[in-house]
Amino acid sequence: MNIGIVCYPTFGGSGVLATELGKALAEKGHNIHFITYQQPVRLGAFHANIFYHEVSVPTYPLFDYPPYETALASTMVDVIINNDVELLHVHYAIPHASAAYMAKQILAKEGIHIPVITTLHGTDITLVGKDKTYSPVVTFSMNESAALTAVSNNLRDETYNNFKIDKDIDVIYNFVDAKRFNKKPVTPFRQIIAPNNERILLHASNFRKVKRVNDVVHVFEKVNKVIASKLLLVGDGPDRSYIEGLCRKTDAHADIRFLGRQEQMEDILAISDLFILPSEYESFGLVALEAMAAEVPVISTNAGGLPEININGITGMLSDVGDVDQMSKNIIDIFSDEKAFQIMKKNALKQALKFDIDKIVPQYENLYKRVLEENKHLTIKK
Ligand code: GMT
Repeated sequence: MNIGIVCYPTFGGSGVLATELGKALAEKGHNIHFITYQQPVRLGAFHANIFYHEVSVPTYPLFDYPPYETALASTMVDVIINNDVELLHVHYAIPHASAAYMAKQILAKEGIHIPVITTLHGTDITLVGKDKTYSPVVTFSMNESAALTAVSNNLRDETYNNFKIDKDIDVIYNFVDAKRFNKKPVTPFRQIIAPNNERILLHASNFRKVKRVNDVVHVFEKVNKVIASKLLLVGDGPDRSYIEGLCRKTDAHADIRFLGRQEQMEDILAISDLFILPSEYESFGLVALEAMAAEVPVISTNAGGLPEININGITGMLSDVGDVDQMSKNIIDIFSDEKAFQIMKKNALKQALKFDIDKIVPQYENLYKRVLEENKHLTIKK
């Protein structure tokens, strides 16, 4: 198949998932055309079946807000016509689904019918999309998609609760390449971070309010008083300098390291003992799945889709949003029982394997086949 994939090219989960999906599909022989404003961060090495089309948005003195959506729709039209793209898979509804609708209408005038699949990732629904500034356009473009998917049952339900949707939403869970993430730790790296064999706690996010990184710091402060430990903070975003300030004020600050944005998460996970994800909401929590694939149990909240991935007492521990006391107690309890900790690590991997790339990517392929079959009666004039 010739497939167009539209996503955010950044470190966010939706862009990561879309890029990994494209790479996996290319590996299976499909031609993948990425349409984004920058090369996706996880794209990596050259692949004969992967094509990257950059959306450039020319500026003009009149534009206080350069019209990205118009540039994106125009690029979609150009790429589809010139590469015989058969279907367009857009990740994150805003503004990708509405730009795709526009492209589809333009192509229809040329006699080219292009089915659009929209995958909902989370904040496009729960934070941004349901705001009345965007809601009418998001609702319309979701309903105009040939198929809609959500990355968890929770996100599917949130979408039905917040929007008037007149079609089925298929749940296709996010996936992980378990083989890639299940790596042996590099001993010298671990020794640099934890020279006295301290426990290593990890958090990675885009440092937005929804991630509650301040809770990570407060949890660590409590744990660090009882157990010799180090905290690694990976990622960057709007709350980073506030969090750095918060860390400086704690007694544990010498045991906290900011690593910034990192592409080789598997190497950092390999030396980590526990992953902390105290988010106010996660539709899925891809980063938690990657941790589990690396045999790193997850201390998370029970918000959104997290309980569908992290199983309380089995693959990690879940608590209410903001319950810093419970989260720190959970961590201390886990580290106090080495045997139970080792079992939890194995369970985390076992759970991650249920979401392995080899199980989930065929679900997207089947969806593509179904959508193409359902739309084959539409004329294609060439
Ligand atoms: O929250 C983020 O880190 C970014 C955001 C995105 O759209 O890139 O992530 C969302 O999509 C991920 C991939 O499907 C999910 O794993 C995240 O849970 C989801 N984030 C939220 O729902 C807050």
